[in-house]
Amino acid sequence: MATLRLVLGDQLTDTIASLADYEEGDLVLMAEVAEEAGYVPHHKKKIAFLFSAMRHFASRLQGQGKSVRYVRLDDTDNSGSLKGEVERALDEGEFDTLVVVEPGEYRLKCEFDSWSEDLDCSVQIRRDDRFICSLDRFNAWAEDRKRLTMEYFYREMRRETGLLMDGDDPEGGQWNYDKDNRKSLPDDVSLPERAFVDPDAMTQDVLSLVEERFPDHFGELEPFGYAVTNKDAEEQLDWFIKNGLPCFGDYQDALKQGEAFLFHSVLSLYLNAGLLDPLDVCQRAETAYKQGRAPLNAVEGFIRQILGWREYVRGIYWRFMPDYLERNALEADRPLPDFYWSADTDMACVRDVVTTTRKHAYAHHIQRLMITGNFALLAGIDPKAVNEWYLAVYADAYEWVEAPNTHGMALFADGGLMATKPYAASGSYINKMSDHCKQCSYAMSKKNGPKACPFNYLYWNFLMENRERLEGNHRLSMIYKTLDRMSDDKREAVRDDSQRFFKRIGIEQ
Ligand code: FAD
Ligand code: DLZ
Repeated sequence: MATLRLVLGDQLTDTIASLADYEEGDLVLMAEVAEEAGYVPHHKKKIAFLFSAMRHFASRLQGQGKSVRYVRLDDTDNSGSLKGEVERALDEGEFDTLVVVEPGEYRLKCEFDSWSEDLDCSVQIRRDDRFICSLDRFNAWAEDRKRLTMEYFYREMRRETGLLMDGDDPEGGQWNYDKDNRKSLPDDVSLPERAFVDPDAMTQDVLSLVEERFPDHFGELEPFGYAVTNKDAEEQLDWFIKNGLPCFGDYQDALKQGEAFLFHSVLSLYLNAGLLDPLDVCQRAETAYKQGRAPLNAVEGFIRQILGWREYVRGIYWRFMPDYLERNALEADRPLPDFYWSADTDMACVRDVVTTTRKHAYAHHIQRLMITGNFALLAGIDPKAVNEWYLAVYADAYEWVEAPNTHGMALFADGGLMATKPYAASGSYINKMSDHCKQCSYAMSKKNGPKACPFNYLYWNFLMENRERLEGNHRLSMIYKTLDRMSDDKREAVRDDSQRFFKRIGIEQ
């Protein structure tokens, strides 16, 4: 008897464990299904990227002589679900075993776990070994620790991989060069022109399908320029190492109106779908440093995002799910404002990030954290609604990586498991790091009144609304002292401005 091997849309890696022992007679199953495409209103570009990358990967496997059953979304017998497609394949063939690699989302893991009872074959769920740190390794690190500080996890990963190590010491004598990585972007620094990929015939077919089947989904489908094969993703990596990496560190935290990518790599969608390997990406960045093609602050900063943050958030997700997403430490419950979908807001910074997101299914980290994330935190938006938005709108979004970043890092909804204090910032931070405020109809310099930047009064309102929950946090003690020095009239003005603003944007309670 033969083995049926299910490969998911974000498992597009030649060496994926589900294909490791492929034998003649086995069948690889890949399926575009309405259930996966519709469990949140995914950005059109995200669906197009994944379907096209899946089709290219299937054809690559066929080129290697593997037998592939590829179910397209518009195939007449498509059952609409992964389970339905597995059942159809089992009915139509002679298989005694189904092999699949564990998925990146808890909801699907629960479903896979139930398959051994429901399906008429044995089910093998294999470990996803495409990460640098296994979940067992992460749990061993996390066990018995009071605080799961990313920096300490990252240092262990540096030691274990030898990346940027000089014997037992970190390259250059420091583990972390973040202090050099907080520059705003001067006007005279020119940004590199991105090399996008022209859609081939297979991608064109997918674009027509997505336009026809998902007309109401968020975002702009065209122009579409993302890579959909491992080869093209590797070229994007080469492009980044040459043109983006040298300045990645300096301007990592910068924001610029109308500029989506700055010096960021735009590689997360490829890493998360399996088109690039995280360790290989880190090693190639390290080589650039060793060959003098990029400075240490840039390369360390970049490697820390992948070796540190990316591996760490995965560990956090699987260690704390399913309770993780039930937490709402700040009891935030306002609805998500409509402008998260429409970009129709007078706040230039938020409008810019949502516009970028609509266009590219992409925003860089500081846009996600300090603009849309910060706004949702300050305005007390229900974490479930915010999580759903982030999961839907970014081409790189899968719950294992999206949820800790949104729920934990941006919203502090996990009560401080990931961050020692909320990433709350007023308009002055945005003004320091960007040119948005110059083009905004609100005045960053005004603290109160109809012309004042909403981030200014919402910041203090957030601290007042969450006083009982946050004032015991020693990292916030200075700021609460400042709040206490405010006059009653000033505090009342903050409350009034915030209520008026919530009403105006339709989220008052
Ligand atoms: P670069 O800035 O070039 O960084 C290099 C790589 O490091 C990225 O490609 C990514 O793989 C990794 N990385 C960087 N920061 C993080 C991080 N905090 N967590 C995990 N990996 C990281 N990233 C996702 O991949 N998917 C998501 O759904 C996602 N949702 C996010 C939601 C919020 C609220 C926030 C604040 C961050 C989120 N991130 C997410 C992390 C980060 O913003 C993106 O990985 C990054 O912006 C992708 O762009 P890039 O490839 O140009 O990254
Ligand atoms: C995101 C996504 C979408 C839009 N569509 C499919 C699909 O049709 N078939 C598939 O196998 N995978 C898809 N995916 C990716 C899955 O949602 C992803 O594998 C899970 O969320 C686990 O990470």
